[in-house]
Amino acid sequence: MKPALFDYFRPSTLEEALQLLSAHGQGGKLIAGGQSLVPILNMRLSAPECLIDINGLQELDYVRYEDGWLRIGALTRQREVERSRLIREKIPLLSEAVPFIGHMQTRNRGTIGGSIVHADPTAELPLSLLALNGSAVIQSADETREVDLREFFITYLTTDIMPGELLTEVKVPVDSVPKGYSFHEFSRRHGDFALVAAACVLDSDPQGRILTARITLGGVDSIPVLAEDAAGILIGEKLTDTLLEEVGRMAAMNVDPEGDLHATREYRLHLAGVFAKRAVKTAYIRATGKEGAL
Ligand SMILES: Cc1cc2nc3c(=O)[nH]c(=O)nc-3n(C[C@@H](O)[C@H](O)[C@H](O)COP(=O)(O)OP(=O)(O)OC[C@H]3O[C@@H](n4cnc5c(N)ncnc54)[C@H](O)[C@@H]3O)c2cc1C
Repeated sequence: MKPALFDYFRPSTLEEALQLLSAHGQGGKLIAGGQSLVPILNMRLSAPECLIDINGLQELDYVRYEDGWLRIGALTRQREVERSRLIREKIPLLSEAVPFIGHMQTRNRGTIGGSIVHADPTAELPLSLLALNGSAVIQSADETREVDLREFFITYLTTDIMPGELLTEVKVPVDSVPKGYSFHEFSRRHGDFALVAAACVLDSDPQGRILTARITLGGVDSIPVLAEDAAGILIGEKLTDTLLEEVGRMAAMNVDPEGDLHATREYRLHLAGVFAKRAVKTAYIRATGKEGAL
């Protein structure tokens, strides 16, 4: 199928893009890598009056460390995220998660900003950045605002971004990133969207007691889920098989999946527990350097 007719603009600066967005309001749609938007247009699930192509905005293509934050420009390609040394050094969870996104060809075009704003609840980048306590920086012609990713995702394919706004960067506080990290997902074939995915970051003291932990789960609700109850029972404890089982049980209680063509609700609940356990176990081994009591 072909998309409905639209006007096309290709601004070369952020300022120009924001003016175009402001002028076109609801009728204007940004296009970045096009890996999600183009199929949507082709299937005529969306028919915007005009596309505003931000691929010329080189100022939004960067990865840099500043004042304790790792800042990633919205137009940074997923493949660049995957290969970035700075990201591997500061937030290796992201380097581990990105190769699960689609295929090398889609990652060459797809951007970090497009993935966050598209807000597929199974997507790897939203899930990982939520685990890392990230924030979204959003700009319009009138103001710039910052939103914690916990408040950014509203429901399926819907975020806090309003007409006239553009995501300029995502930022992660990196001076206190936990040493233990892990990303696991289950999909039927390599490159498919995950049925269920889990990420974990955690820190422990020299005795192996867990000091901080964040667990996120994807594919099990309308948005990526921060499984706070499951993570909470880890604090102050050494990881044992019994505790790990409890984490899996709590993780399944933290989510509310729907059944669909790909998996039943029950199967997704089962996978939520299994993958939360895997993510916690790997992160713990990486944090402590040993399997401990496991
Ligand atoms: C075969 C295939 C397999 C895939 N597999 C996966 C997968 O396993 N996991 C996964 O997560 N994704 C997967 N994807 C989708 C992923 O590749 C997309 O890159 C991503 O979802 C969207 O990024 P994009 O840059 O292509 O955005 P686009 O498609 O250009 O845009 C997506 C949405 O974001 C908006 N947008 C884009 N940039 C901005 C911005 N800076 N500010 C505000 N709004 C913006 C657009 O208006 C649009 O609504 C797959 C895609 C394909 C084609």
